[in-house]
Amino acid sequence: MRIIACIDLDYFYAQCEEILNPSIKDKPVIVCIYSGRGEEGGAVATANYIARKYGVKSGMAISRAKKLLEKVEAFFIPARIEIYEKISSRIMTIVQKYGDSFEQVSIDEAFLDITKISNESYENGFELMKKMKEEIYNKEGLTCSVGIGPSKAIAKIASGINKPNGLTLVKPEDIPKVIWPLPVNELLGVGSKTENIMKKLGIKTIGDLANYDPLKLISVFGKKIATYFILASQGKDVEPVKPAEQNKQYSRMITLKESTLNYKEILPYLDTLAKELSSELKYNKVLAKGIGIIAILDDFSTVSKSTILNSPTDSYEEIKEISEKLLRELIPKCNKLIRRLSLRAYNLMYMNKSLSLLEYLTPSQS
Ligand code: DGT
Ligand code: CA
Ligand code: CA
Repeated sequence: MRIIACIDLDYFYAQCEEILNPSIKDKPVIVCIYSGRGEEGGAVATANYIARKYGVKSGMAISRAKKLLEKVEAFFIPARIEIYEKISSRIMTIVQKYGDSFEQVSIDEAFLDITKISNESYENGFELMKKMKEEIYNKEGLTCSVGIGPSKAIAKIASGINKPNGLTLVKPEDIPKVIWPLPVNELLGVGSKTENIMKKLGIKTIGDLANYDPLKLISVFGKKIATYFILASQGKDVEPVKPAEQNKQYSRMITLKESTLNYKEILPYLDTLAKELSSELKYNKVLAKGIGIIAILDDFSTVSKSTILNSPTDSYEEIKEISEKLLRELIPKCNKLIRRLSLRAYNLMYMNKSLSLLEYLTPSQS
């Protein structure tokens, strides 16, 4: 069993501004990214919960937010990202102490694996996270919302349940009642494209996904991704909390027999790299969402090109196709011949090593 916590700082940029100037705390606070076009051109980065009551949201045009708040005193503040980054890094230093492993996923969000530190007890984990929240509040004056669950996907959802200043424990047995009624896009890894496909299949909630015919799901998403979705919806996926240094990538490098910029001449090398990289991913049971190629030129300068896929892969054909496309875009950027070529896979997703889909489909009879 695992106990995972997800920590998300509440209305982060706006809360930072409140700390820096407590007198604005009871008023709507809107942190803005100005585009430089016109006095009000730009978008809302975030707003405090008072402003949200008036309908203000992240990404909204500043002019729209001003209209919504026309009749009240409100504070529109230009974003000061460097300051928020400093506050974030101080908080993350506190957060790190509370887990066996720690993974920061954005300026205001992190995962902790707290299995061992809480002696495999959810109740201990809950108390531990309460202590962490207190330390953050006492030292930095900031509130956060914490979710605790058996996996990253569940912990992440739990962190949003009692926002702001929430602390929510979702045990495996709570999943059908608490998690399954929620819309499927709240599940880690279900983006808007996947959500649309699922909608067409009649999958609207996480529960719909958990109870969907696995074979049908495989025919749509492929075996690995379908397995991840089914397991994640049940809180059984094994995505690890990975410390930064383990947040690694796989790469393969090859030296060309003769330096060239000819697309057709480079293709066979790329083919070899794609084959090797795919087998490396398969061997390590990971899928990659990021694929990149790097060319080392005759003067030893490097040129690179990379892309993020809609869904993760370990397939040779897919990696080959993507890297060929990247190569096409890369060649015009080279002002010398290509001497060496490297293909890398990053943004990795770990597959369940112990539970194969076959085992899942045919539960043991005992
Ligand atoms: P929360 O977690 O719902 O209490 O509110 P936030 O503001 O912490 O939202 P979150 O966790 O999605 O985002 C963290 C920070 O990232 C947020 O304070 C500002 C920034 N951010 C979020 N959405 C946007 C956006 O659409 N545009 C820009 N420029 N920044 C954003
Ligand atoms: Ca947040
Ligand atoms: Ca966040």
